[in-house]
Amino acid sequence: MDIQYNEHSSDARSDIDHFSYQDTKYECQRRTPLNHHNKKFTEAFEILEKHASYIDREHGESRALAFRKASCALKSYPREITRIDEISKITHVGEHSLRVITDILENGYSEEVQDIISCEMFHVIELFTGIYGCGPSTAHKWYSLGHRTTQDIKDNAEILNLNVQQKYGVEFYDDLNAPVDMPDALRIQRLVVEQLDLIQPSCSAEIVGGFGRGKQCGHDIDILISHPEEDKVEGLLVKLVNRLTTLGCMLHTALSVGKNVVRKETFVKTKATQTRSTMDNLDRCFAIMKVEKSATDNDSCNSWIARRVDLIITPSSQYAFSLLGWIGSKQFNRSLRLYAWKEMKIHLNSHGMWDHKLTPPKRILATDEEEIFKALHLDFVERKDRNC
Ligand code: DCT
Ligand code: MG
Repeated sequence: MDIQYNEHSSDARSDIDHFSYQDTKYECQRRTPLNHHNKKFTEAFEILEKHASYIDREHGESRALAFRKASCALKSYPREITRIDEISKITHVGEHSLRVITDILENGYSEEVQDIISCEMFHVIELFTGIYGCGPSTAHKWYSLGHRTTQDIKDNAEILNLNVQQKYGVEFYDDLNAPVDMPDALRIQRLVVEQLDLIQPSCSAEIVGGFGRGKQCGHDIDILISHPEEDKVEGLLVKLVNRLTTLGCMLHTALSVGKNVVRKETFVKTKATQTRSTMDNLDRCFAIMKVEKSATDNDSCNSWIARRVDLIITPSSQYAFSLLGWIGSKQFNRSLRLYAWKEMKIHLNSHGMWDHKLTPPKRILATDEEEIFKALHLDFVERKDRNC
């Protein structure tokens, strides 16, 4: 099977020519635009990264990270790489990644990537991990039981003991795997704002995640909700979700509320590098919502489409930090938090930041993203340049 790499995108924004590559230790110290010059390499790395995390259960995480870091470096590179000696300037491209780039430069494709693409197991694990609520280990389990299609999973739902998320994931597989576009995101935002106005006037509801970084489509819609008065967000999420449920907009909701207790100067020290799932205690609802289709979209009998929506609530004092965290990207956050801890002894997460050079650690306040970068002695990176 031949790999079809996207041709070098001609719509790459001209602004990416206006900066030169900085071989920084952390991704948060350089610009990573959405449109860049090295898609033929980064697309190959994305497949290798997925393969490492899906298939190599033992060293997968570190191998996946190595490919992601190489990919991020190439996304930041201001020109198309045409000669292998250019790579010598880039520290994050390791030996394995270098071999892949060499293959692509010499042959136009990477044999290793082609092998992955023609591997049945890779495709099935990718298919299954596309089911909402199914991670790589469940996907492997289903694969080892002989299942190959989403229909197999649907037909064996009882025997496989699917959880609620997985049941919805299978039922709405096509809808939830169709890219969400900006008009959809705006429609959901409008609905949320309308309902918030009825419950608690003056709330803000900002689209974050990939759309916030300038992506025109994504796998879900992330909306960060707040209110200028700190205590007005208490209990807000439950009221909002109840209203949306009464209106018939919610197909499935998974709520996590009441864990956000960051009110004091100090904060219990946790590892600065941990993932969002263990450190973000913002009230949130991971939902599957019914979104009205646009008038032109008449390719199926349903008037609505199922969409993944994350609703997150943050008090105004934590807003800048929650915004930074939920804008992402995941790798940008990872690098920023690692930088803050390793270089500044500052613990940063979606709730705030704490200076651990002092005993007890002192909370550093910020009212916008610029102030956070400033406190970390970093040049401000615009949202559109956080696409690592
Ligand atoms: N995030 C994070 N760590 C994770 C997952 C997410 O820091 N493990 C942050 C960064 C982005 C934001 O939360 C929203 O997450 P997703 O919706 O998963 O990512 P996205 O960038 O919005 O991608 P997509 O456009 O596909 O939704
Ligand atoms: Mg998203």
